[in-house]
Amino acid sequence: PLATAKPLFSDRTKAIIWGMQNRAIQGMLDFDYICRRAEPSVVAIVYPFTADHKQKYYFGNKEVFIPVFSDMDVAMRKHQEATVLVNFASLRSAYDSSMQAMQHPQINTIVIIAEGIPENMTRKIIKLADSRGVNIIGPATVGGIKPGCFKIGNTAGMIDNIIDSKLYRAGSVAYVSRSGGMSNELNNIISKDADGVCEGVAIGGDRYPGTTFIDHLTRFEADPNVKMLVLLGEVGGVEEYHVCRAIRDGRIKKPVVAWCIGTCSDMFTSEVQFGHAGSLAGSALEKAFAKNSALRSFGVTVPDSFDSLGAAVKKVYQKLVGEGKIIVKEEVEPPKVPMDYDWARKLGIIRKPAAFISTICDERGQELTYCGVPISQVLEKQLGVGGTISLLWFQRELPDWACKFFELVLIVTADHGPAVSGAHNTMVTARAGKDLISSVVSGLLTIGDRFGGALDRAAADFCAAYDRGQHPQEFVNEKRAKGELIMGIGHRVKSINNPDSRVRELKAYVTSRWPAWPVTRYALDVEAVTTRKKPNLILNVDGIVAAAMVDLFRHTNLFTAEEGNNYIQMGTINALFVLGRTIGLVGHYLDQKRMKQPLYRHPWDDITYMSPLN
Ligand code: Q5B
Repeated sequence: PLATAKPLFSDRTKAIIWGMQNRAIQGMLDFDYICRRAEPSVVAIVYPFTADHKQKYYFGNKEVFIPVFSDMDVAMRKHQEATVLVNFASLRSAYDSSMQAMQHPQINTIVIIAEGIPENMTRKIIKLADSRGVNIIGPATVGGIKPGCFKIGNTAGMIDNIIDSKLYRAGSVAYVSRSGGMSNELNNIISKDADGVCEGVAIGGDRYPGTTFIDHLTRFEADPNVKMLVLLGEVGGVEEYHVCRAIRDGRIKKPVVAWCIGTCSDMFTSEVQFGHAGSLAGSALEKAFAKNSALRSFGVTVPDSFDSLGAAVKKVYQKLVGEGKIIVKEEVEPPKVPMDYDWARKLGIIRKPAAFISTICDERGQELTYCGVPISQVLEKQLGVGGTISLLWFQRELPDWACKFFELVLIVTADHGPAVSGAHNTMVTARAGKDLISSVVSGLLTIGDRFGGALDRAAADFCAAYDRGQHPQEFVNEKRAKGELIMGIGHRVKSINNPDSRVRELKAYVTSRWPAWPVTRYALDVEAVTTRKKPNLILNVDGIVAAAMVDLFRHTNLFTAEEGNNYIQMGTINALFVLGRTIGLVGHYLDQKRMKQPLYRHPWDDITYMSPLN
């Protein structure tokens, strides 16, 4: 039974929500806003699986923070103004959380949303609620709504539905139903065929609801704002007979319109369990048809079918208007709730320029695609790392020989010993106790003109000189005159006497596989000039890759001339060294960690200390 005959909710009701139900909470706040409530109805959230924090919601177009507490007792203590707990806990935890809430005298109503709570537990909840004077709505319910005042959780659906059913202001009709879904239908019917809902409660579909039809109907009877009652019963249980008795005893005097759904159960030869746990007729009396007949015999307006429920509501409502018992109020427009961006986009009614455009990869669908090629095909066609580079860097499936070239470059540039700048930095960083990413990045940051990062400028310089028909000797002279080093030329340890086998392999590959390689030829001619000056001024690994890439872009019909030039200008080619050398840097990091190498400190005897003042 209800602990009170007084209204359960007002426009100042404050609730605590159990569960991170963001959509439901935002729905409650949107409802509050269109009802012109002074303050949001939700004051706190209880969620044991998180640390205490604040969650952001909208109240109209203002942002508000609602505190989240992991401990219900703390939430109650800090928000003593809350009198309602909307309990979204699962069927496993709804019992404990409801029992705990009843230890707090501030709570006078608990709404239990979960379906499937064991009946013995529900009965224990109800027993304690009775002794503590707490009203229970549910279990297995969406809740209820008091237009203009308070909405429980997801009741009445989305905001456009709420506005459509005029739930932002009170009407004259109060209803009670078992089903939450059907309560939506009632909101709609009552707003169309009468002046709208004054209050509606869905008591829930379980066999033992915390409060019953008669509890709420007698409460509505006592409410002077309610002028007529609607009851939507269903097959199963005997609640409707309590209503008949109340009418007979004069405890319900207001006109009642009622319908029990599930009349089709008579068409089945055996007992049918409808959606709710309680909607099963245990005897002939519990059948919808029998209950409709009984209600009708007690003067309740009972239509012939659910379809004519609206007409029955309308008839009774108009009679009350005719008798002057209902004074039709002037309609007021509710304030507009700004539409959520995501929802508006889904409806296709707004557009906004995207902050980013991406043309190489799409992970949104069922299968990841690289430049439109599903990842399964990348594997099936054995495109390999080279093919993946061709898709993600160059947005096309390049032929096998080009993909193999990328892989060859990755292999030969993967490492060149621990002495080079990148590897050295990675090792020192690893030994300073840093993590893999920091250590690898510290090595990568050494890549530049002098070390491994000469490819882009080498490509640009060789092809510009080749394009203007400059003789290699002239090119070398011009660079010298300008005091510039030639990118892609020179090596610290390799020379014509100690050739770099990597360069030899790359040269062999390019000259045998490229349909044309004039820029590579030009770079080799430059090498012939520079090595005459000094034997270490060879075409180095950066230089050969750079020249080969220019020829790949320009002379293989794989790219338009414009695309090829763009890639050279964009600074694409260093990426091959960066990617290849990352493999080696990871290796050096792992090597140092594996051997648990201590912090490195450079020896004093390897540093010349000079003070400018001495
Ligand atoms: N001279 C690479 O120099 C190095 C000249 C030159 C004209 C040149 C130098 C250089 C251009 C950039 C470049 C990539 C710094 C190199 C790489 C990856 C690596 C590394 C590894 C790996 C070496 C001595 C004399 C001077 C200079 C002249 C030198 N280079 N003239 N054009 N390019 N190259 N970088 O040996 O008259 O005596 O004053 O900057 O392509 O990084 O394995 O180590 O896989 O990890 O220190 O292979 O060539 O020579 O600077 O003492 O110069 O030769 O002007 O002439 P060195 P320096 P002079 S591949």
